[in-house]
Amino acid sequence: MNTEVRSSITLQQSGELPLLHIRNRNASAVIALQGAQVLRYQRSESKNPVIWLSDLAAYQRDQSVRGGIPVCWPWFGDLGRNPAAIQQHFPLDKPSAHGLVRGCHWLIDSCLDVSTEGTDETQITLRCPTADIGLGHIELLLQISVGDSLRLQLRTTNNGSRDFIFTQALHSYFAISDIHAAVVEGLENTRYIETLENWSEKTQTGAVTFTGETDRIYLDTPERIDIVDPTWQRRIQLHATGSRSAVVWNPWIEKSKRLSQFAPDAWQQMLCIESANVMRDSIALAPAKSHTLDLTITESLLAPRLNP
Ligand code: TA6
Repeated sequence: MNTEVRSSITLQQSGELPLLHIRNRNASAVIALQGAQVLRYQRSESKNPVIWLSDLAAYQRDQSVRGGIPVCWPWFGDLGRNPAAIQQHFPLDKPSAHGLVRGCHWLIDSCLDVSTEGTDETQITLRCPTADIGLGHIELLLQISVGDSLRLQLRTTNNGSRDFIFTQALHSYFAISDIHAAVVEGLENTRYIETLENWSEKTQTGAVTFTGETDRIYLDTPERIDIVDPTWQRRIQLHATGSRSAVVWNPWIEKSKRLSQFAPDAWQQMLCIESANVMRDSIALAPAKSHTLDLTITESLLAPRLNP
């Protein structure tokens, strides 16, 4: 009888936070119930993590852990830069950045071990206590599938009687060998908002490379965006549906100094590509309708470069 343990899910406390530890034959992951935040993901056959987590990560209540994949909902970024309909719905004097659910304790709806011959996938569905943030008529679920790829499906369902308008992002931090060598492919000729130049709109020419602080909101994005890491000889593919905007962010040197839980040189080994619905891509969800932001992250190893 094959007694090999195919997959395991354990609940362990780190600091003030309960974390789900998932391990199967294809991958391992760690998920904080607070914010339904994926903190770690690594394929069994890979020597490098796909998802970046700060060496200074703090596991405290009501504070997002630096790194992983924070869930930004029901707004992305600064509330004041969101559509008026969202701002009117949340008359908060000091609204937090990136919405209201990063500090919530999400509940486990289901855990499923979906193993077929040779491949394992562990599916966890987490439910946001939206009544705690005054949105009890809106259901918010995140299904996380851990296997040879990492898949996140963020589903919003409007059980109310009026349109629900929101913006959102899966704020993914990726581990890279060196930001100076990293290249983002797939955004060529895409319009973007340059937040560092008075939010002016521009067009991307060629692949995205990095020579300084970068904080851009790309619009009308394609479903596939890739990070190419030549030093670690790998490609990280993001395939997103239900998302037509993406944020590309690296804080570089000066902004890093203003970030919590962030070592001074950490900017060199991380890069955010955030699958989103923001700005003119905000969502107006009619009663009884659902919207899913569906992101699959897949690592593939580049063919070794032949010696010139
Ligand atoms: O998505 C990019 C961004 O809006 C940056 O401007 C930076 O603020 C980052 O998010 C991190 O935000 P946080 O609230 O997690 O520190």
